[in-house]
Amino acid sequence: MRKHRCRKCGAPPVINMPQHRLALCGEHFPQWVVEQTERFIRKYRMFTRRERLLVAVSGGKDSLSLWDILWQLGYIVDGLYINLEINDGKRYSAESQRKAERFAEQRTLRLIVVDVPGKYGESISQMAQRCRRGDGKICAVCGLVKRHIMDQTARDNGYDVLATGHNLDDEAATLLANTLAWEIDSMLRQKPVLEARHPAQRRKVKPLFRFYEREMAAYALLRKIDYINDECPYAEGTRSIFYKRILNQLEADQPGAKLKFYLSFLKAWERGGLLQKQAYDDEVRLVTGDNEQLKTCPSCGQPTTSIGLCAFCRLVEG
Ligand code: Q46
Ligand code: ZN
Ligand code: ZN
Repeated sequence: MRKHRCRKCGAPPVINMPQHRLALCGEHFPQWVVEQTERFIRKYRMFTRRERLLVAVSGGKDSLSLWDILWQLGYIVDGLYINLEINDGKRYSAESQRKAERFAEQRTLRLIVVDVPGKYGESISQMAQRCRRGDGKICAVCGLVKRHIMDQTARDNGYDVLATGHNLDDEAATLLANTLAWEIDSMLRQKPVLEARHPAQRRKVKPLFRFYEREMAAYALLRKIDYINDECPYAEGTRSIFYKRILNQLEADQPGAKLKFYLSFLKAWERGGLLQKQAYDDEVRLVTGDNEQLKTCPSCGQPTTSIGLCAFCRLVEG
């Protein structure tokens, strides 16, 4: 078997990335991740140094690593932690919040904490139960609440951009699910940069979208980031985990398959956009029914596709 060496210094590597034909040592790998992130930020025109960024942090490796990278690169970046009180306030939420708070303290960064039960009187599980969604559908309620709080916090605190720590494994799994069902409207929202479509929205970016999950785990470890290792208790059995396993099998057989799958999607999207943007948009509007301007929720001021209260306000107002 070929013996790998760090491409920069020849030392024994900590990671081998066959999709890039690149192996790097413990010193050069974190540097490479930071440089690559900066390259992606510029290449995809995510944000500039003058803009104020808000990173949504869960206490996990991806979001804390993203905050660490943006902080090292000198961006104006604060964090947002949303206490969902998952597992009804037992271990998972409390521990993930502690990790996010400790991370911010160590680097004297600002962390905004939004406490869902404190602000809205119910945990996510209780909201899901009230809507009779049960454990199986709790993620739909959770996603709705998180999106709303992220948008509103960014708007109320004067941020320009919302960043999330989605990595390539997350994005490829979502893309596979969307492709299998041909959910075109969801696919169109899967880009690494999503411009605001309403004055109350902010640009949304995913600067880690080209890194594999194992690369982010290695980065967090080498940077000694103390993150919560456990998954959310509701993650097991979700379709996202299922598709990640399938893609991992594919990747084991064809190194680079995940990256190629996602980058080919972006390329096809760009090509479609350049060649026949108008026709394409019309098609999409036809498919998604998105032929009207977004409206404004009279209660919270956030965008909504329906007339009257947005889905979040309908949820919290019962
Ligand atoms: S936090 Fe929420 Fe995820 Fe937990 S309840 Fe589901 S959506 S799995 S990213
Ligand atoms: Zn090296
Ligand atoms: Zn609303």
